[in-house]
Amino acid sequence: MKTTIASLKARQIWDSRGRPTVEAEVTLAGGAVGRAIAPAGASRGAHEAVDLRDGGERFGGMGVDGAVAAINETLAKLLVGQDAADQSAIDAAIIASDNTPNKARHGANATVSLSMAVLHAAAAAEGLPLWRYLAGEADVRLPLPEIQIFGGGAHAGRRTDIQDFMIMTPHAGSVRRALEITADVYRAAGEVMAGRGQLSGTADEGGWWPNFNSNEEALVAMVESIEKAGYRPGVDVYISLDVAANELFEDGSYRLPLDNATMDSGAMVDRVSRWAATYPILSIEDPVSQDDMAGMADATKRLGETIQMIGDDFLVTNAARVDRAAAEGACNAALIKVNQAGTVSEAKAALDAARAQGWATIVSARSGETEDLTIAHLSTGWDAGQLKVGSFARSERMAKWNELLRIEEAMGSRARFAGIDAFPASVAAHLKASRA
Ligand code: 2PG
Ligand code: MG
Repeated sequence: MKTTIASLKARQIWDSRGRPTVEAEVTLAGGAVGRAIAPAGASRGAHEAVDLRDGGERFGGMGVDGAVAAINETLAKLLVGQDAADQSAIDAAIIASDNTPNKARHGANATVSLSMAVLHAAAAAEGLPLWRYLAGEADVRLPLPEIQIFGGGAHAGRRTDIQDFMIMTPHAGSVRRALEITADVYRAAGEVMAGRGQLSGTADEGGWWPNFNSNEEALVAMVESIEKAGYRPGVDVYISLDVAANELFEDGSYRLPLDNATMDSGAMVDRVSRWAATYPILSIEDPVSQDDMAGMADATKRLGETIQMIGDDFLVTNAARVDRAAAEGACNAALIKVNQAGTVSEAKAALDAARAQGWATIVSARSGETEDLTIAHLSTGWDAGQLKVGSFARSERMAKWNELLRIEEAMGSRARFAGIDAFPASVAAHLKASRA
């Protein structure tokens, strides 16, 4: 069979933070080749699949010799001879071989690169771009981009407590236009920072380094940047936040050093709600920590009618956690990161679970990335509706945005931009009504 796996191998390569990561390469009997690279997070949830790192002195303990060996010595034997076109059987074999709840034996960096490489090989064997291979005959939408302007938290030495200050342009009509608007706002934000004497380069995902004296000052600067670029905040361009509150939670309290605040869950939700009432915020990710179900349910109850409430560390791309959160009224959207789950099939299961709840879905990069383009294709081919990649600088980010442009062009007159409909129904209805 042309899709039978003939050989596979892994190698150590390097990510956008100069850390080692795993690249897997799969060759099929018919000659098709698939290749994929594992990304790496910095703000990670305790419940996500874990990378296998060598520890010790070398590369600050970040070595991936063990993960590379897991593929070359163990998983290769298992998968050679199997059908790459049967992704669920491939992933089931990987999961069974790992046999831990969090990919601790082989490492999620091994399993995710291999799982995605098999997917790429299967698409290549059909002579199809990955997004089309995944979509089949279905008409799928191009995702609405969610793009960082200021990068804080764990990606900027905790210079701000909030991690990602992003923009969304649901009325842009196309990816092409969405990226043009983003380019204007990103440039304007750099000018705003320079004007304040606060321009200090960029953070891990390419967003401007957040040299602010309070978290709210960053929100003010977001509005100023949108206006300076010639757009109307809350009409043309909206703000989206990833609070990444896991990183703020310590000994039972939320600590926001920049605001000189230590709060319980209720006060944390109050604070986020106040920001949401004051600024044109359309989407909020992880406003509370990974196990604060009551806090997330409270935040969703208070804000979820008009604001997308995303679980990232809170849900860790896990179908069971999605179902549990939904039962408690927590979240109305799920961030989907394949390496949080460890295989393509498990990530797709989490996406399907979120969709079954009527939630929105956002395929996402990690803060440590590479030239790998898989997420541009997954977000489109799975019709996820949204894509989060980081900022609008650095080629590991731009490669994904540029790939979306190619996909949009390839779709030609059939191209449809997810726009407003990317959001949970109540949020989309509110957006429509506010435009009317
Ligand atoms: C997040 C991601 C991307 P990391 O929290 O959503 O911004 O960060 O990959 O470090 O988890
Ligand atoms: Mg996050």
